[in-house]
Amino acid sequence: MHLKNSYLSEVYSIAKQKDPNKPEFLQSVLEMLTALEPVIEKHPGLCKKGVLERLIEPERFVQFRVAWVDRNGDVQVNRGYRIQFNSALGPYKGGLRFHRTVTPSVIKFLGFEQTFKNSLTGLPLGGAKGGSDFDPHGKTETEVMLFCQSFMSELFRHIGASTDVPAGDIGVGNREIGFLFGQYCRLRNISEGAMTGKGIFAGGSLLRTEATGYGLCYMAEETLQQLCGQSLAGKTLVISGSGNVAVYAIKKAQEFGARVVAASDSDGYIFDEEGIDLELLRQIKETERARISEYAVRKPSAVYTEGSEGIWSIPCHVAMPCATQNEITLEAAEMLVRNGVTALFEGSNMSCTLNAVRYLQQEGITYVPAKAANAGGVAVSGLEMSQNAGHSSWSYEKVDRILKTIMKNIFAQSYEMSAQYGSPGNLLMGANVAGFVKVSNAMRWQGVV
Ligand code: NDP
Ligand code: 2IT
Repeated sequence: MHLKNSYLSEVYSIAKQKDPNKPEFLQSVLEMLTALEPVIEKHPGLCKKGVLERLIEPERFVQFRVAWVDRNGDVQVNRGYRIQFNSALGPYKGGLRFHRTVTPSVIKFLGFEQTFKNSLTGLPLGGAKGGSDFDPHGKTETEVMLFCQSFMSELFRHIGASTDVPAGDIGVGNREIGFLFGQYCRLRNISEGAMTGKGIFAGGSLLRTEATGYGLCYMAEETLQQLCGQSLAGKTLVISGSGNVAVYAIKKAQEFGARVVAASDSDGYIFDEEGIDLELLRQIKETERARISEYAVRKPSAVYTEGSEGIWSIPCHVAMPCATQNEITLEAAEMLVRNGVTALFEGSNMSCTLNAVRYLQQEGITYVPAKAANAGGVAVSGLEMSQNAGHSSWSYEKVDRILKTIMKNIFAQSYEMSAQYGSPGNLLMGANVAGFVKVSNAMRWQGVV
């Protein structure tokens, strides 16, 4: 992508100069600046007071040592991170990722994206992210607990219910949140909503577990109806991943009447012509924590193929990448289009490379970027914070109703911005602009801080 506006181009040069070795971060900055071009041309005032120069610089980025002892009595050392990117809209908020591919660049792009995603939800939430290069695969439960306790022994001094509220992401689910939250309460001698995604018995919200996947399908349904007069019903879907987001996207898509024929993990993918048997998938991935290849061993209609990228060669109407960043390369996008895809909704953060997005848009594929499409998770995290603050717990129906409303509002704001700036239906541009405008207004209102 090439920036025509000289000011935006200068801001991008600053980012490149300061972070030459952070490719994922630079990619997310370039996506945002490209989306802002028509806006800045019309309203240069939005960028007054150094808003963009300040936006690309996180307010705080801590890196710390996480030492722990494994099952053999050997000392292991990992790196922990928390980036508090922007607090213009409210307390820092964003998940923790435990995966061997976690680097400062990954944390930084995730924190940058989170700022605008949280803005789109309409809730008073700033942007943050964190995590570690710890790899939970193959670890015993005790090892995971000891790691989480060590991680929190440093993180606790940076977070709090009104300061910074972490949640889950890749490798951090209900089990890890429990270990982390337990250690937080112990160290602070306080029980407060300093994390979301908690167990229901410990101040968690109903529907938080399902929220990202359900929200993704609510967004898909709304977009298909509004832009194409269509629905998920009767469509064939390919959904990558088989973790939290993928599982609940499959569940809701099936409830909408779609046929989901594929899922994956980091080793490979399964194709099941009869449609994914969700109970079997959950038994294997959630209960047994086994590999997805096991699904094909137990289900005769399914075929397992080694290598997760091949999943995008399966013909489908709608693709929902729900594993990790840049899983849709230009080649994957070309395969999808050749095989008749008409829409792609990003469940994983920054699922597509910049080339892939550009190609999908050129081909007229309906596309919703992650910051709009997967905002349901953090939205329900925001609702969990409200329930904690009010010492209350809301019904499943109430949370689901608000989640649906938030996803519809995100579509509406994004569409409105895309139309206002001359590309109706370009939700990449619309979502980025809608997220940015609120943060920019709040930053200018607060003066130079
Ligand atoms: P999980 O850890 O529950 O699941 C991740 C899934 O993706 C697993 O199936 C994993 O396979 C697979 N995966 C991870 N890395 C890779 C890789 N490099 N290549 C192929 N497959 C991979 O995480 P979530 O479901 O929570 O997160 C999935 C995506 O959704 C992430 O991008 C996350 O940032 C995003 N997201 C999550 C939200 C949440 O609330 N949890 C909210 C919004 C976005 P394996 O089992 O082999 O590790
Ligand atoms: O990427 C994300 O939005 C998340 N991992 C969820 C963050 C949250 O605070 O619930």
